[in-house]
Amino acid sequence: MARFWTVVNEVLRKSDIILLVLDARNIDETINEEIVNKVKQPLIYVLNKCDLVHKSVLELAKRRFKRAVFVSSKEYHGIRKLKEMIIIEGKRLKVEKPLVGVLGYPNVGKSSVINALNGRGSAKTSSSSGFTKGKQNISAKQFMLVDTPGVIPYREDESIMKGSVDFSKVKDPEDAFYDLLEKFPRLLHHYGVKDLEELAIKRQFLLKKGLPDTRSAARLVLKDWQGGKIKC
Ligand SMILES: Nc1nc2c(ncn2[C@@H]2O[C@H](COP(=O)(O)OP(=O)(O)OP(=O)(O)O)[C@@H](O)[C@H]2O)c(=O)[nH]1
Ligand SMILES: [Mg+2]
Repeated sequence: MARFWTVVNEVLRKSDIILLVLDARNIDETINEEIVNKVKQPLIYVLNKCDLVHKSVLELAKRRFKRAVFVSSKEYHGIRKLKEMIIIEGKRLKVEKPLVGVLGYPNVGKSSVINALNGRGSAKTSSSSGFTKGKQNISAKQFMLVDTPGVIPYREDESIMKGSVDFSKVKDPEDAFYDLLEKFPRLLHHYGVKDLEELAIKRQFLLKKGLPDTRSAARLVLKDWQGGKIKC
């Protein structure tokens, strides 16, 4: 776990500007106060995956953050605005090509935001949480971006919502599913089913005696959640 902080501390030391990427579906769970408290340079909140939330969520969040931008790195929404904000901060700092550190929990879309910003697929992305393992510098025209592994605070339990565990490794997928369902009651609307049993049958996840394999159904939901496929 400490290796995350080694990277973060280095990025915090060297960057001119910090982007803190949040999952717009899940702002409270993906805002890392430990990072917020450590940032001394201009901080831009990037509320990514905004294609997956209703406009009213965005309106509420707008009032909460001073310097924030809503982005969908999938649909390129808000990317131009984010670029402009970075360039303005760079000018304010009088730095010609500012170094922009991109931080946030695993799976919030840090690498995807970087790709959208520089227009190339330079940063590898994945639906698997914890995918980026090391720091990587990526050049955009007017600034330099630093991709980082997702940061999980100390004492963080396995949490799908915080991306601190990958869907393929979660020990009890059904438990994790019900945690997610509690926060997002419309989770199964995506599949047009009412419960995990129905989903298992629909997808032909069956155990030996033809019983629905709800464990696999739960894992599918977690995978789709982390892969940015489920709206809320
Ligand atoms: N719908 C939607 N999905 C997105 C968006 N941005 C990223 N994703 C998906 O979210 C998943 C994680 O994206 P990454 O860019 O790899 O996230 P990351 O923060 O770099 O993850 P780690 O490297 O594991 O910390 C991928 O399956 C992406 O396709 C977005 O704006 N909208
Ligand atoms: Mg990444």
